[in-house]
Formats: sequence, C-alpha cells, structure tokens
Amino acid sequence: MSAIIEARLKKVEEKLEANGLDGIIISGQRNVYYVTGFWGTESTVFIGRNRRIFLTDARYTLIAKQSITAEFEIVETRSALTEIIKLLEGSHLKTIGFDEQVTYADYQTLSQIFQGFDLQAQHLFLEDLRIIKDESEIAAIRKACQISDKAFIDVLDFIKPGQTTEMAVNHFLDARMRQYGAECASFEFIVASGYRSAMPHGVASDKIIQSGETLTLDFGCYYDHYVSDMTRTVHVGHVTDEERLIYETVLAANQALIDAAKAGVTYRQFDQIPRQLIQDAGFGDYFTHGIGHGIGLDIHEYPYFGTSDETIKPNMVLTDEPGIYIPDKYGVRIEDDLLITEDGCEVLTLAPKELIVIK
Ligand SMILES: [Mn+2]
Repeated sequence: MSAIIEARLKKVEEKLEANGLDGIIISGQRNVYYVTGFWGTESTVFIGRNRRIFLTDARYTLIAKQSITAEFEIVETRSALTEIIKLLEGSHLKTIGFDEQVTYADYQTLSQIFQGFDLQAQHLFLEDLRIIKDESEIAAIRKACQISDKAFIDVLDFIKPGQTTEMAVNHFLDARMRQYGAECASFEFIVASGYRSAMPHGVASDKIIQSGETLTLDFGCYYDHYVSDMTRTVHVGHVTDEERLIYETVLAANQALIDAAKAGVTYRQFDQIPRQLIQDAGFGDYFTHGIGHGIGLDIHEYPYFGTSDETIKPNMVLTDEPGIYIPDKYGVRIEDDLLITEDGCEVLTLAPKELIVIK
C-alpha cells in the first residue's frame, strides 16, 4: 500500500507545482483516505512542498499511526487549521490551495485563520486525480462488482410474485452482499416494480411485487472502501411484446457503449452513442438522464458526460446505464461498470443481462 500512496502523493506534489501552490489543505474523508490510507472522520491533511502533515483528534491518533505508512507528521489536535498555521510559522509556504467545495462557513473560518496567506480556491484538485484508478483501486472495485453479481443471482430465487415486497428485496440484497464480504451498501438501493419502475430513482417501498410487472434493481456495495454500482431489470410472471422491445432496445444501447468505449472516445460520444440508438428506436423522449458517471471511493464521482470534448482514458471506471421510462407504466435500465483500456473496455459487472422472467 505504501508505494501506491507514495505514487499518489507524488502526483499531488506535481500538481501543486503546476498550479503555482506552496501547499494545499485537503479535507473530506475520501480525499484524505486517497492520499494517506487513513479512514475516519475528522481529519485534515496539509501537503506542501517537502511538508506533509496529518491532523486528527485523540480518537483517531492510534489508528492514524497504524494506517499511515507514508512520511507524515501526525498531529493530534482539535483545531487543525490553527495547528497548521503554527507548524508553518517561519516557512516560506505562502500560497495555499483549498477545496472550492468547502462550505461558506468553513471558508470564513479558513480566511480568518490564514490571514496573511494567499489562499487559492482549487477546482476538483483531488477529484481530478481520483478519476484515473490505480491497480489497488481497480482490484477493490472488481471485487465489489463480483459480490453484486453473486447477490443478483441469489435474489432471483428469493422473489416470489404476489408475496415479496420491494423492501424485502432491498434487505435481501444488502444482507447477501455483506455475507459475500461487502462492508455495506454503496447507496440507497432502487427497487422499483411495475409503475414504480418508471421512476428512475424509485427507492424500495412496501409495495408487493406482482406478476406482470417489470422490476428494476439498482444496487451495489462497498468493498475495501470502493463501490460497485449495477442495475438489472427483470420481468415478473410474463412479458409483453412492448416490454420485450423496450428491454432489447436498452440492452442494445448498453452493449453499443461496451463495444465503442475505449481510450480517446470523447465524453460527448460516450453519452451520444447509446442515446442515438434509443432515439433511432423511437424512445428518445423516454431516456431522461445522463449515460453514466465515474465510480470509486464515491458512488457518483467525476467524470460526468454530456457535451465535453474531453476524452476518456485508460483506467477510468465508468458506468454505462441507459434506460427507457414510460411514465405510469414501467421502465427498464441496465447498468454496468466499465474499466476503460487503451483499445476497449472490460465489463466488471458480469451478472446476466438476457431477458429474465421470474415465475
Ligand atoms: Mn449509477
């Protein structure tokens, strides 16, 4: 782990140089974990040129000393920013970056404490580095995806039309993934049956899953702090011709992106390729959200897609989640997690995608 952290710290230090900064204040549980290997709340990191400081309160000191293997001064304090000022006294570090996403209240505190410094708001400083996954991150995401795959196979036997509620399915998936080694759920699952499946983000309710309905399951787990995010739509009891057509269209869109995704594809193309297919099939008005997002330490992280001419790069992990939602009737979404490579992509979520009818 320490070589991996060291490689990330080197990237941070190079970026400090590129952005004309003497140092940067890093906060947020995931950003701190990314550069230190420490997992816990209430921690702050300062990375300067030739200076690395980790600050936490007494509850976490021992854990920090065990989990931080890179060169860091580990400081126990309940007022991290004031402590950083003390430690920087007499140094030549003056131009200090901070995350532009801090709250207004935090910014006010920061600018009061750092009077006399040149504070520079930074746009996605760490988040941009986190877009490209290293080997250990890919291994964790791969495992999280495998756990979700297995839970999906199991849940098919658990669902009994006319008896099982959406909430029971939610709890089953959650428990089963933990049994397979997951830390916890990676977000509030979407378990949406029948007319509720037309809501792209219909979280599980008390509704009983009935024969004749479609059922959308959007779920995932954390493994070693990294997420999986997968959606499968199944049919219950029987399937109509229109349902079958919509399912095959969404599946074709999902597959079209798998076939096209590789390094060099623009964000615009990444969204457009599956969207065009759905439009050509006449369902364009019913695909109402973006094609996907990055995953990693967060369930939704950069990049997002749309009209940018930026290109996707090897070792990004991106979701591919086209959907068609017919209001008040039903919806279908199929989502995979793709690891981008030089000349293609590897699908990390391998649960079956052929049209399934639960009897
Ligand atoms: Mn997703």
